[in-house]
Amino acid sequence: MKIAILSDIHANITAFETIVDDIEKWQPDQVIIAGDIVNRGPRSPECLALALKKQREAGWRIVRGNHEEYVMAHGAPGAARDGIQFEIYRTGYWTYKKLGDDWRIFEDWPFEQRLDLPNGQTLRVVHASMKSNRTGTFPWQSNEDVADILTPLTPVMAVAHTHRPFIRNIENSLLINVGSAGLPFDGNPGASYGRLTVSNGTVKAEIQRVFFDRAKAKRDFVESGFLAEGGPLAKLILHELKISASLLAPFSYYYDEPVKNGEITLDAAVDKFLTYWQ
Ligand SMILES: [Mn+2]
Repeated sequence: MKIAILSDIHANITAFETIVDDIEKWQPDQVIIAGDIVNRGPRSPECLALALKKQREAGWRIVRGNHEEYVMAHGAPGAARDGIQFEIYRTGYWTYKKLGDDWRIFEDWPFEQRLDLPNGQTLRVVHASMKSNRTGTFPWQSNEDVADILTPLTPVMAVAHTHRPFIRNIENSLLINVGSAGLPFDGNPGASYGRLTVSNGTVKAEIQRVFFDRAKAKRDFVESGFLAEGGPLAKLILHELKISASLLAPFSYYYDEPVKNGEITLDAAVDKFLTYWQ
């Protein structure tokens, strides 16, 4: 039995289509998308449509990520439409507007997927961890820290969210963090997904990396309108794609307070921050 798990597509249709081709060549018995199909990127409607097509036609399963929830929050009654918090997360509002009413499908998506394996074990797939879909695991964490975040450990677990893939054996559990299909943060520009193979009662995990057309992925930021209309953070996200590293987290660390206190505008903060990567 072969299972492919991909996650964190982040509206990168170019990477998503490339991974779909790679997965189809591998011919797995089951494919699971572990969330963050949309947002933090330019092609959310296209990525949602492709995910739903694979769900419908090929039985792919889907888990809800924190970015689906960010978009849902914009559809909640009384959701803010101004203020500095809104301006900072305008990218999410842009995604919400682009999706029309289609974001409502996220309400049906589950927190986890479970799959019974032929060796009697159960595969558990969540976006980040059982604690929440925002509490993720990193390759530099100790086994104790990873085990604490993922408690209760089950024999075979797949997670994502941090965009940094790794495989670990902890106690009697096999853990795979499948990384990001659309926006890797480990310095490797290859789109990442996980492959599980069950044979002779044993589960083997592998990370697969696939190069995609980065020029086209970058053009999508312009041609979709995301760069022009998504607010200043869209520029940071484009740069994340270029360098395969996270910029929103360090930007927020250094500039959230100064921006919220009115010491610097959001635009100026983003431009200043980006000069460190020129
Ligand atoms: Mn996530």
